[in-house]
Amino acid sequence: MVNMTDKQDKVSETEHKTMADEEMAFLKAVQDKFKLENLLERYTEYIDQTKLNILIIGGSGVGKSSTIKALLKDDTQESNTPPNIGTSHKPTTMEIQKYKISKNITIYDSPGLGDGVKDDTHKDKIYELLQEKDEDDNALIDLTLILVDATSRDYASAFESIKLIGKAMGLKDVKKRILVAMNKCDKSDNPEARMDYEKREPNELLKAELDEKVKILKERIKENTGIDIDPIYFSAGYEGKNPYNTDKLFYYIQKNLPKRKVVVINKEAQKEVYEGDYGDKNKSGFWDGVLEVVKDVATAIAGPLITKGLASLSNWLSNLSKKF
Ligand SMILES: Nc1nc2c(ncn2[C@@H]2O[C@H](COP(=O)(O)OP(=O)(O)OP(=O)(O)O)[C@@H](O)[C@H]2O)c(=O)[nH]1
Ligand SMILES: [Mg+2]
Repeated sequence: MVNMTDKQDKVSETEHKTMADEEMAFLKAVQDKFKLENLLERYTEYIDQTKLNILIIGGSGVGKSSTIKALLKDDTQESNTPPNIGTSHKPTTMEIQKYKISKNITIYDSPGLGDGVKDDTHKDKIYELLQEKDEDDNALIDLTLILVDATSRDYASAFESIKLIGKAMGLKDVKKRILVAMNKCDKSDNPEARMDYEKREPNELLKAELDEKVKILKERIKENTGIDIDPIYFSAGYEGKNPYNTDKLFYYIQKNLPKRKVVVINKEAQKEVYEGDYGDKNKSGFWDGVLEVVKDVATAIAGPLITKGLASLSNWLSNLSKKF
């Protein structure tokens, strides 16, 4: 008997393959058209070298593992993956876990900041990680995703994280590198406020409640940290219930990333991120990224004049993105 999860996995695999196939077909066509020997090979090399590191911070049980799974497929066979959902007990040590999702993508999974005694060392560890540089002397951590629980009103831990990230990365960078998201948006104290899983959206009551919650959260972040952030709400899904708004979450994650990293993250994305209101944006984000990388690689092979010719490819790509 095929259960729902098996079916869903099959669909996502085919779709994923198709997008990757189109990408390869596109690259081959560009290679032939512009007589760029080795374009495909160099493109692949360039992408393989591109690293993406995301730090997820949130209290125990807020849904960090579920969120990783809802967004990204796991390519590796390593024993530390996939992250277990709902199985870990409260951590006695405040360790940052490291998950390799693919050869390019690493997720750092960290407990939230509290005010315990152990918290100072934990804070120091996060601070150090945020200050680490990659080979190009850019911050190693491309993005920090702070998760809060939609049913909680205690945001103190999120404020602490935001302040720490601001301190480590500089205020100028902070807006581009922090995302605050409320998980478990399906839950409410009001029994009438619920997800409509058939329509795949919250009902009117729940939507109004959530809009109000993120508005308050935004105001309180501003009051407590001085930083302007637009939090979003979503559900990573649970016990057979589909995720909701992970397309929007994915959009916000890739929005400020360099294009080559956008390509990398799309290669591991779950199919749900191409559905919903933000689905098309995510698809065209991917093809924009592909074009940008092609331009870079082609310029390296053939010199700057080539970019003029390549500019004509945008239409081709926007048609491609409509195909899916
Ligand atoms: N209702 C609901 N439950 C969720 C959602 N996302 C996750 N859960 C459930 O919340 C529980 C904890 O989820 P995890 O993903 O393990 O949370 P975590 O943050 O990784 O927890 P730790 O690793 O212990 O810190 C699990 O039982 C999940 O199924 C959601 O969107 N809605
Ligand atoms: Mg976990």
